[in-house]
Amino acid sequence: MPTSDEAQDLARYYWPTPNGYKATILLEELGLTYQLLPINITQGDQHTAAYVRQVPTRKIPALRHQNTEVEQVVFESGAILLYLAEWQGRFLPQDADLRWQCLQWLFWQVGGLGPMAGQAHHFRVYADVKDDYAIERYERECQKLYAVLEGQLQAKSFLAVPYSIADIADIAVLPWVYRHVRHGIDLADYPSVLNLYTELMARPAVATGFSVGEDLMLEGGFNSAAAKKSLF
Ligand SMILES: N[C@@H](CCC(=O)N[C@@H](CS)C(=O)NCC(=O)O)C(=O)O
Repeated sequence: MPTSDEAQDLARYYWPTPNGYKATILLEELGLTYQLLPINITQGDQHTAAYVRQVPTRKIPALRHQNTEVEQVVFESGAILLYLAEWQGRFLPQDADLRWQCLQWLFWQVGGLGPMAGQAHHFRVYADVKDDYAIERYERECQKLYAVLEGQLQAKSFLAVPYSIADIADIAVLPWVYRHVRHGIDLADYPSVLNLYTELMARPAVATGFSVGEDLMLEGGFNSAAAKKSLF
């Protein structure tokens, strides 16, 4: 793991999506300089041989870190958050108990909230054929996941550590809650989630994180025939 005073040649393979936003928000919170390398997933950039050599999963986001000796490529949004947090020694508690609190919520996001909300988006918004069973199934899964989130936040008002010291679990959850309308969630039904969401959205680094590369989406949404061929 490089130390923070080593060369900071950081590049992001990026497209403005919920999984993409996570690392951008953390990079902005950390105040790190990085290069943005757009991977237009609506046009198939994720399938080019050059990209697949570095990122065999054919997904964004990925991070490339050229430090003085090695070039590290990290894919999977959760792994990227962990890499950056460990490298910089911030946003991941040192205390063992808090660290595990944070990691379990991080894994809950990458294994639960993200995939389920993603499927809800697919069947609600992008699928050419409206499948009521699939729509209801993923809407209900999202409702259950938001109820879990609400329960945790009602009990503690934060996921792992008090929000004023936001951690990578908060940063992982936020971009998905940002898309709550798309997965059929009304935040008025989850007041504690709404509170955390409002607090997080007020952070300047979060606002910058969401705005980085926002013009890229103008190049293509997920609803064109070409995008669907590349993505689905
Ligand atoms: N588990 C992965 C999921 C990444 C993912 O699904 N990325 C989407 C955009 S949000 C993607 O690259 N899709 C392109 C494709 O499926 O071809 C992570 O958390 O990084």
